Amino acid sequence: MRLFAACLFVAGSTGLAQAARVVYDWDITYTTANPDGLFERQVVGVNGKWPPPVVECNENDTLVINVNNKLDTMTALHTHGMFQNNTGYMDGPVGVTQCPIAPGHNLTYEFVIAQHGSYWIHSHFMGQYMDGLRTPLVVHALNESYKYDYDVTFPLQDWYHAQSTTNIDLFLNENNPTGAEPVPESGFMLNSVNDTLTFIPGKTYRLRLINMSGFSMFYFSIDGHDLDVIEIDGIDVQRKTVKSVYLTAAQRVSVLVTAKNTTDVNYYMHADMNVDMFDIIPEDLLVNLTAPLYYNKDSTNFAASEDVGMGSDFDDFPLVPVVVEKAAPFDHQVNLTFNFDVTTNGINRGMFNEVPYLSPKIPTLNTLLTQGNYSLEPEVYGPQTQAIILKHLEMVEIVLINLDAGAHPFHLHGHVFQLVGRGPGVYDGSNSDVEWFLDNPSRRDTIQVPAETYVIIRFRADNPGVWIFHCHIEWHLESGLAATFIEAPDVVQQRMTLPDSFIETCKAADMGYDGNAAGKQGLDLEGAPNGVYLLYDGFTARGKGAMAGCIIAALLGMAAIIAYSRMDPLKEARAIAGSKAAKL
Ligand SMILES: *[C@@H]1O[C@H](CO)[C@@H](O)[C@H](O)[C@H]1NC(C)=O
Ligand SMILES: *[C@@H]1O[C@H](CO)[C@@H](O)[C@H](O)[C@H]1NC(C)=O
Ligand SMILES: *[C@@H]1O[C@H](CO)[C@@H](O)[C@H](O)[C@H]1NC(C)=O
Ligand SMILES: *[C@@H]1O[C@H](CO)[C@@H](O)[C@H](O)[C@H]1NC(C)=O
Ligand SMILES: *[C@@H]1O[C@H](CO)[C@@H](O)[C@H](O)[C@H]1NC(C)=O
Ligand SMILES: *[C@@H]1O[C@H](CO)[C@@H](O)[C@H](O)[C@H]1NC(C)=O
Ligand SMILES: *[C@@H]1O[C@H](CO)[C@@H](O)[C@H](O)[C@H]1NC(C)=O
Ligand SMILES: *[C@@H]1O[C@H](CO)[C@@H](O)[C@H](O)[C@H]1NC(C)=O
Ligand SMILES: *[C@@H]1O[C@H](CO)[C@@H](O)[C@H](O)[C@H]1NC(C)=O
Ligand SMILES: *[C@@H]1O[C@H](CO)[C@@H](O)[C@H](O)[C@H]1NC(C)=O
Ligand SMILES: [Cu+2]
Repeated sequence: MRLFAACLFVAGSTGLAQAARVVYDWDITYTTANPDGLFERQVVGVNGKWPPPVVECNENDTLVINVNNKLDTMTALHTHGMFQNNTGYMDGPVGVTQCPIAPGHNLTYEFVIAQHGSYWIHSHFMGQYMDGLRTPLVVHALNESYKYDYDVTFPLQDWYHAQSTTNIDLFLNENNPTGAEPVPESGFMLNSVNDTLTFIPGKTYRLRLINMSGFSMFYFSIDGHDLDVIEIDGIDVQRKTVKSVYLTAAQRVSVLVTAKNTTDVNYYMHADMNVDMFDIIPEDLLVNLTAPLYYNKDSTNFAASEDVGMGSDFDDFPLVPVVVEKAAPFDHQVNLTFNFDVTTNGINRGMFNEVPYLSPKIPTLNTLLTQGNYSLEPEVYGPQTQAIILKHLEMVEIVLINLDAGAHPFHLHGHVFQLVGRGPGVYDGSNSDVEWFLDNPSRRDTIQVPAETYVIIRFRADNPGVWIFHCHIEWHLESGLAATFIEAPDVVQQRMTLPDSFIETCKAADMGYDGNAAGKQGLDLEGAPNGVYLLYDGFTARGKGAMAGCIIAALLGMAAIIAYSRMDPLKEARAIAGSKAAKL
């Protein structure tokens, strides 16, 4: 009930307010919490408390978060789903747009939010959000598309008992060649296993479902009630009545729920974890979560379960955005095929086009801003940052091909994209069974790609900046399933000046802020993170028709084996960051 009070807002109270500066002062601190009632653990909270406060503002407000890092390790905050027009340095991912904030140091995030809908804020540093540093962000529209009586922020999250760094070390490990992910110990709706909702008869509720999971995907439903979908990832859509919805990690869905007129029966809300991805399902893991929806707290009379769990037929592709945007032909096509495999240093990694992402020595945005015309050359960003240069205002199509036997949720920073196509198997340009959505396609910022299928998405390169594109299963981001879009670098250089505070942040973290991926100038990339490639021994080469690529990669791979033997640059970088943190 604690949360009910904190997160239930009477709709319409915001009205046509003047654009405001909404300021939060956040000390990032350790505290303890036991939200699943199974285990009290150290968590990363805000101002000594967990969960961190829900952040709220109106469209066109300026959001200011003064972060003071009181941890003994680094941190950084990403506000998920924000366009950050002309403030790309405020985006938050470490190694992409900024250096991590060192212990004992401050950084202020400040940006205008000319969007509305349901978002969230989370740490973008090495799995830290799974230690608790994650919270909803609600941006109220000045003119909401739908009317409702109450606005309820409704996070769903999985929960681990071990610290993320411990889990990452177990996951990215030679003793885990199949890449089995750490399985959460539990999960819950709202902010603890005991949270509930109470409906007032006849009222209409907007539930802002926000999946803040690191790994688990959920199916959500309420016995006896329809869900009217009205928003996905900040995009208002035409009302669509469904029985259940699913949300992958990082997705948001707003539903309107009309309360019954009678109070004689209570109901259960269901959030069932998708267990397909779990290599093992621990016996004591409760995968089907329930929480009561009360009409009458004194009654023990509950309606029978109608839960269909993974049998849900929810589909986000046919949803119709309220603001119409037809699909336009693409100018630039990017093929990203992904899978997981053991690499030259013995560790199973995720990768696009057979190359795992490795964080550069200098944040990619700093490279763009300091390397003059070299910013137009993908090489300057490093051999394993998967840099893709986009021209200003071109229409970009990404063909995302999933060779893996699990579903993966992909998130593009700085944009929403159109969901224009999908199909089974591998896309080769001549598939006859592509299902196209070209007339006002659904738009969102995080898309699930089911096992062994492809999806085709498009966006306009109208937001100059550096935007990471990655799997939002936190384990897979850490293992390398990411690419970097370098959008209109020439325009970025004209428009953007890095605030001094970001240079100070690099200095405080004892890291460079000027140079290429190796921290040098121009195309001298010696020392840039490199050398983690696929092993081609006839068993692991899964890519089709890539023989030439195989041979080149094999040569590189052998060189890498010699050069790196059992060393993993990503682990090494983490060790360095860790020891720096320890010294400070
Ligand atoms: C949930 O409620 C039970 C029963 O009142 C209580 O024992 C338990 O500590 C609570 N758990 C949490 C996480 O609040
Ligand atoms: C929000 O700001 C944008 C850009 O300044 C402006 O075009 C728009 O009219 C504003 N919206 C409202 C509702 O004031
Ligand atoms: C961080 O900000 C807090 C609050 O404004 C201030 O007390 C503290 O001195 C600052 N720390 C640093 C390292 O600047
Ligand atoms: C609000 O939006 C509705 C439809 O979306 C429109 O009819 C109405 O004029 C808008 N009101 C204002 C004040 O902009
Ligand atoms: C949240 O996302 C994860 C990962 O995609 C998924 O396994 C889980 O079922 C989702 N949760 C909900 C409530 O949709
Ligand atoms: C509740 O009663 C009103 C007024 O009689 C009616 O219009 C509405 O459909 C009823 N709602 C439900 C969920 O039965
Ligand atoms: C979860 O619920 C679904 C749907 O009712 C059911 O098919 C599944 O067996 C349940 N899983 C467990 C582990 O109880
Ligand atoms: C970058 O290229 C432009 C256009 O070719 C040229 O005008 C400019 O002088 C170059 N700048 C640098 C720093 O080389
Ligand atoms: C992407 O893949 C398709 C189908 O295999 C191919 O036709 C196209 O040329 C590729 N595009 C690029 C830019 O490589
Ligand atoms: C901000 O960027 C988004 C994403 O590309 C774009 O849709 C929007 O038009 C941009 N807004 C402005 C004011 O440039
Ligand atoms: Cu993934």
